[in-house]
Amino acid sequence: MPILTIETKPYADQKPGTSGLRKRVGVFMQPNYLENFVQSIFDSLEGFKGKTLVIGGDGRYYNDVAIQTAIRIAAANGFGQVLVGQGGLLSTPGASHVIRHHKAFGGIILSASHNPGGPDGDFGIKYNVGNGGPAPEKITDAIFARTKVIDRYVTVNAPDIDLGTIGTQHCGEMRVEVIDPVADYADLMKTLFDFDKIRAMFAGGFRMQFDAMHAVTGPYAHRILEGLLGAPKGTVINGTPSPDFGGGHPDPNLVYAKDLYDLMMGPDAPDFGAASDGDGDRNLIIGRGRFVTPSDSLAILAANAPHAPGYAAGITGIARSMPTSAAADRVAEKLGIEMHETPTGWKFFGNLLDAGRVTICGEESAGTGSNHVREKDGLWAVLLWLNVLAARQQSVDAIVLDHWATYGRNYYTRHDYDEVDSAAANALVEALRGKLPSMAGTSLSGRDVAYADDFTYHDPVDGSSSAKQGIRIGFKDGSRIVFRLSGTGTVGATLRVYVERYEPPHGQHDLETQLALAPLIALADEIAGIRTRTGRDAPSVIT
Ligand code: VG1
Ligand code: CO
Repeated sequence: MPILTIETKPYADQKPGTSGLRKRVGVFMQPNYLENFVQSIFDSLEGFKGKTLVIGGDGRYYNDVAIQTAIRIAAANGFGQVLVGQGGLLSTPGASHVIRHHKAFGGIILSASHNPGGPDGDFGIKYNVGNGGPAPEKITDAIFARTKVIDRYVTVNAPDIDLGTIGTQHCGEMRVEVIDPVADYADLMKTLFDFDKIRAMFAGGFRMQFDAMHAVTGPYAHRILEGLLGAPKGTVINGTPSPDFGGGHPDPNLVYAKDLYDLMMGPDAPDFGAASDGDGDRNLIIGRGRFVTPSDSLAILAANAPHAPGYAAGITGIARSMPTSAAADRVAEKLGIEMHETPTGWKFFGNLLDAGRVTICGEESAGTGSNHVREKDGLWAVLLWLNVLAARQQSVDAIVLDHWATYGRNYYTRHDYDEVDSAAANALVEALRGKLPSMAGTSLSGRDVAYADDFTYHDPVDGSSSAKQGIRIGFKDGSRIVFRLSGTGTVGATLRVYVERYEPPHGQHDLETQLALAPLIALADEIAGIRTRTGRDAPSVIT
């Protein structure tokens, strides 16, 4: 089949953010917008002729069109085979596992994760490398450089692949294998967790609600929770992926998963509530009457991982993103294992995981995962919690309280100011940067400043550095304020303010979080001038 070379013109705005390129659907639908980016990915890679590429997405609007386009461009560029999830679906952790399991060259994931979908929503695309993880900055920088000068892409004139039918088809010379999106992933989960013990817990009357938020984890949760683990039908709600996520916002936090939260705080709450995001890499964990902050969940899972067979030998180290609370650090300290602080975004964990230096990683944004794949993994976190609950035979609440009594509590919150004017947000950050040198060694609202800097990460494995990863002001009493701008938003700028305070094991652990942090929240506004600079009285989202 002849390869068609199509002339094109560069777009100036194809810089990948925290997790790939994310834009409004309308931006992606511009002529050659997607084609340019896919070709720029391939132009930045070497040695893939005849090799396997994995393609899948979270089922959002435009997923189907984008997949067909990517398959044709992959065929024209000389890939030997594409593995694509049935219906075009693969969760992000599922795709990571398929890449690793089938020793693929890499993969393309079509998702804008927790951002809303539909014709007026967001779309996204990112490239993952052969270890199954998001491409490191070296590659995303090369892709961006290429998008700025691209003048042609190649494709083939072949009919659409039937994504509904599992089995082998062809696109030009290239083989296309439509695979069951869940099977490989479910097999992997069986090797990590004590399915018999969890099944026995469900058989004994344990009740759970899993909200798949009309997103990609629906088929995974149905098969694994209600199928393999025998949870009663109805345990999984909103379990059919829809292109606009049922009109909702597939972000599993206390704002967008409020129904689940209300259920879990109500009189007839089940034992365990959980939710996942658009592409299945985030998790929300709520016990009866007890919400578990993602930073605490990371620490608790790290401390309890050996209850699961896959981690019975113990963990080698923990990594967390910089804005994530220091709760996990205390677990690492007690275990005498390595602890790493990385910039926001899962791509920074890949080297540490590959080098065997850490087993468990996490982010405050409801992302937790381990060395089983190279992405954060929502359902994995849920299954590890279930395994811990089945092994300890205690409630979520009891486990959380016990954790705080042992390690102390890191009160933690994140305040997001969405769709702020970009110029105002940048000016706020610049002004803060200017103030940093004069802050160290001073006292702010009675708290002694231990350090004030703009975080630079030095990767201990490959020696690379990443600067300007967030402004942190740490105090001698263990409390901390962090400011950074989001790298996943599609409109204006999102300012994130992260606040935490440490309360030792015998301290007071039952304060309401916002109340416990009120003085630091006020101080953050004072330092950064959030209200005056953004014109906002209150955050858009508090998590
Ligand atoms: C956000 C989170 C970050 C996460 C990223 C991708 O990035 O803060 O922790 O890794 O989303 O998650 P930002 O730059 O907007 O703060 V997902 O679930 O979109 O793949
Ligand atoms: Co996600």
